[in-house]
Amino acid sequence: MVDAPVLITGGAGFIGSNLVDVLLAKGYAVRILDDMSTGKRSNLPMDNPKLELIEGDVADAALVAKVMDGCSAVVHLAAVASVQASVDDPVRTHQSNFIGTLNVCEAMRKAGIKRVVFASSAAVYGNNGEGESIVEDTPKAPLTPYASDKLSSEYYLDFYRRQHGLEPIIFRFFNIYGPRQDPSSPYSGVISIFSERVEKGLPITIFGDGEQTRDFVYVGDLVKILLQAIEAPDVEEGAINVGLNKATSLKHMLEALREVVGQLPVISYVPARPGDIRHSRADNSRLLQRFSLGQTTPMSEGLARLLGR
Ligand code: NAD
Ligand code: UD2
Repeated sequence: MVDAPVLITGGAGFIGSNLVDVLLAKGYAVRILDDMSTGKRSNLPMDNPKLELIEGDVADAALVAKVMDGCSAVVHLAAVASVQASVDDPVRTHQSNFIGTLNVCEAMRKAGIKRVVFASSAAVYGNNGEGESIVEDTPKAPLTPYASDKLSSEYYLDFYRRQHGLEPIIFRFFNIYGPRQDPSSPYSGVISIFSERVEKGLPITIFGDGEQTRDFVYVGDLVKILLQAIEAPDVEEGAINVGLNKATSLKHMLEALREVVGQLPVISYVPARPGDIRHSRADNSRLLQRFSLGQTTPMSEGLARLLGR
């Protein structure tokens, strides 16, 4: 396998560290740039000689240019992934979530590196497309600084594609779950919160009636797609939804959790969160056209792996 490392920004985080495992297993060398704001060393096999961790900020243009040196491709995941943090402090999060992307584009242009895989989000659609499966050309409606930074990042990546021959593959992730997702904030992914509470025997709160649905993707299935994107011979224009086109209600997800653990803690129902989306589901035709999804992980199995059962 090639010795030039793949650069993974945000590689010490939830999705990044799961990708690192797969890349190392395939013989890739991996270089991570991560400021360790939510990333953890304990997520990484630090004793692997093919892994290099550089602690620093993707908003630091000189550092990004330096770490880019000699890399074969980039997976740009570094971002403040908490939407609430972007609402509370838009200026700070803009540095990571947008300036970071621009720095990556510029450093790639100067270094002559072409391939970049980018983590955008279903948040760019806002409330549009609710109730149907969302196709990529659904009008965008970013409702938060987080979503605006993701959409702007997409536009800049596309500018660098047209102007400078970069090869961006832009993925709009729907709800990703699995091992190493941080459950510590009330705005963390619902599966990470519920799983942690089930393990600790703490009560679970459902906002609304529990019939709201999401398109949950197991992180192991996502990283297989990211790997294909790194290796794809060509890129095509246009962002790509990453979802299974499958709606799972919270009640159904809890039922699957119960099957894994045997018994659930007390569940209480409180009013829905203001602005909560009722149904979110990806039309994934473009994903299926361009990549192979293979056999995806059933929720019961994904939850069992998350809980180490
Ligand atoms: P995460 O918080 O675990 O990972 C983000 C990583 O980026 C962390 O390791 C963090 O320390 C690092 N980071 C943050 N700011 C940085 C900076 N300025 N410089 C360098 N490193 C920085 O979250 P995640 O869920 O693994 O998210 C990965 C990417 O996927 C993010 O871009 C996120 O917006 C996107 N995404 C995630 C989901 C999801 O369901 N988890 C959905 C849509 C999009
Ligand atoms: C996701 C993103 C969010 C924003 C939004 C845009 C995550 C973690 N959140 O929100 O940042 O981009 O998409 O559409 O990726 N819930 C409970 N109990 C809990 C926690 C959550 O009932 O303890 C509910 C919540 O009200 C929602 C559902 O679970 O109805 C899913 O919540 P989520 O925060 O995991 O994800 P989502 O899709 O609302």
